[in-house]
Amino acid sequence: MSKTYRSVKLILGDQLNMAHPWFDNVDEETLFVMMEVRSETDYVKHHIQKVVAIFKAMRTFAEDLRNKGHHVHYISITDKENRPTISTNLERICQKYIVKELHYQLPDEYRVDQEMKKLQTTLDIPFLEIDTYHFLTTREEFGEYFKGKKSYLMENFYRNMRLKHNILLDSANKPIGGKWNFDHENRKKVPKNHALVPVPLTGKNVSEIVNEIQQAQVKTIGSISANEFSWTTSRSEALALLEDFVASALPLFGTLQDAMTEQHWYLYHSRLSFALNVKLIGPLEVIQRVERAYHENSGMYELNQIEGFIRQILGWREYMRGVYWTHMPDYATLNFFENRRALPSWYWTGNTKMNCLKHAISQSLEHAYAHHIQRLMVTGNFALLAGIHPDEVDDWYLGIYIDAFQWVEITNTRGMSQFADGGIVGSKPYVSSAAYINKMSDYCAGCHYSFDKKIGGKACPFNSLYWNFFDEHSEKLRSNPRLGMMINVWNKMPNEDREAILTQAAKYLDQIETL
Ligand code: FAD
Ligand code: DLZ
Ligand code: SF4
Repeated sequence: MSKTYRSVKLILGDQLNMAHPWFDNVDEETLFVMMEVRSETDYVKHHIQKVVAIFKAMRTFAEDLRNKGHHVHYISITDKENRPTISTNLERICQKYIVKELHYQLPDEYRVDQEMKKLQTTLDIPFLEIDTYHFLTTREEFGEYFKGKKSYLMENFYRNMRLKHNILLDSANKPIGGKWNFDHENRKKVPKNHALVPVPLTGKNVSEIVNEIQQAQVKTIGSISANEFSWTTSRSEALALLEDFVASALPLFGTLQDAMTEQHWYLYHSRLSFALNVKLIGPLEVIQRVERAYHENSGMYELNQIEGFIRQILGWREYMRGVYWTHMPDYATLNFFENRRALPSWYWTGNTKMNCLKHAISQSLEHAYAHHIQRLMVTGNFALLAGIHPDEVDDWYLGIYIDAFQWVEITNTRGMSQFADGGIVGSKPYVSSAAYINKMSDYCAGCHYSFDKKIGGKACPFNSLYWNFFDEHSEKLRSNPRLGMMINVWNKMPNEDREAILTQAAKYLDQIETL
């Protein structure tokens, strides 16, 4: 006789929030279901570290639930009864047990949201959908906030969030320090002779999971050190990482937030994105911990470090989620510049003579991580200047980064970085010549190319491609108030200089595979 469950509750791999009301009380008639499933491992080719981190975090979460007395049905990747999709696994569970209701938390990705909606039309039991209680805004709130406005502006949204959650405000509800935003103080490169002291890594052994993933023949990219895996995969590890970050990296976070260096792969960044995105830790608890550090340690932290960090989570992270749910599914097809070129094969190997790209790509393959400015101003910048199809750019970002989930990946990539949304996320495309990369990094000194040359065999490709971009898209960009000046500079250049630059750019685009 099959066992009866009043409810079966699905927990996805990015829904590992132990503070969710589902887990408040143990209920003998509730069965939690978690699954390592091919539809999720295979919708894009993921970095091996991303798959390992998700499986390890899921298994630890399941164990913690069992230790609290909950009933958990966990389907591992090598389980003989495992089915290829979330739906088919749930159908099997509903055949195996007598299930009265199926409950699930709102999925963060449109693909899975649709799958769950479709399943409700075929599986003949009541479904109940519930919030994840992780984000600080609902799916709809963003659209409501900007209703009737011509365009979005992150800064307005962010100020509203500061007020709503009472973050970094004085008793009159004004921003402490007299300003909402300290970004202009956060654009420094790593000073010469600065001895970097990033948060130390703690490793653990994950070889068992790596072996199972290989046994199941899941196709992955990148490399892994299975006996010193350092991504946080439990709540206690995430809390410890937050404490380490606050103690040692936060004092310099803002100042060096945009800096890039060959010396280190995460500098003073927190590496909290994975833990946040799989919900091991909540955005408000991270923000409040950082704010508390500021108030309790007078003189240790300058406001620009604190505000700069909080803005990323309270502002950008929630803003991106709002854009995603307001504009999907159309968002995934936008291609404002009508870019068509294929992604160069060296994005998958790091095998290029351009030192900035070699470095950012190699570290991504080695660590499943690059910090924001590497993603935006090196790999993203080049892809946009070279006219790569946004689908290919999205697949690369979605696969390679430990923290890549479509709601935050696509809005950052297709939106902020590639401007394929024509200005929904941001008001201008993030493009630069070598001057910016040279200003913010130490990459150019050791490069095959010369950052200060536009023409010739050793001229940095970013330089001619930058002007080529303005030439090619001048019609689409002319009316943009933030870009008109660059278009004027281009138009005023002597004709022979413009021709030489365009010829150089065309040559580089022809030889893109060997750059
Ligand atoms: P820190 O620099 O320490 O920042 C703290 C936190 O702020 C991060 O953990 C993250 O939760 C949040 N944050 C910072 N910037 C952003 C942003 N632009 N959007 C949303 N949240 C932000 N972030 C992802 O979480 N997943 C992605 O798939 C992703 N793809 C990106 C693709 C591109 C092209 C670009 C330009 C950025 C992308 N980002 C993405 C945003 C950002 O680069 C990462 O959140 C950050 O690098 C993660 O490292 P960290 O935890 O050390 O961040
Ligand atoms: C990213 C990912 C991967 C690689 N594997 C799984 C998995 O096997 N099981 C699972 O529940 N979730 C996985 N995830 C995360 C999901 O893609 C994520 O939960 C959904 O897309 C909803 O955002
Ligand atoms: Fe990158 Fe150009 Fe600098 Fe080389 S010279 S590191 S290609 S910006």
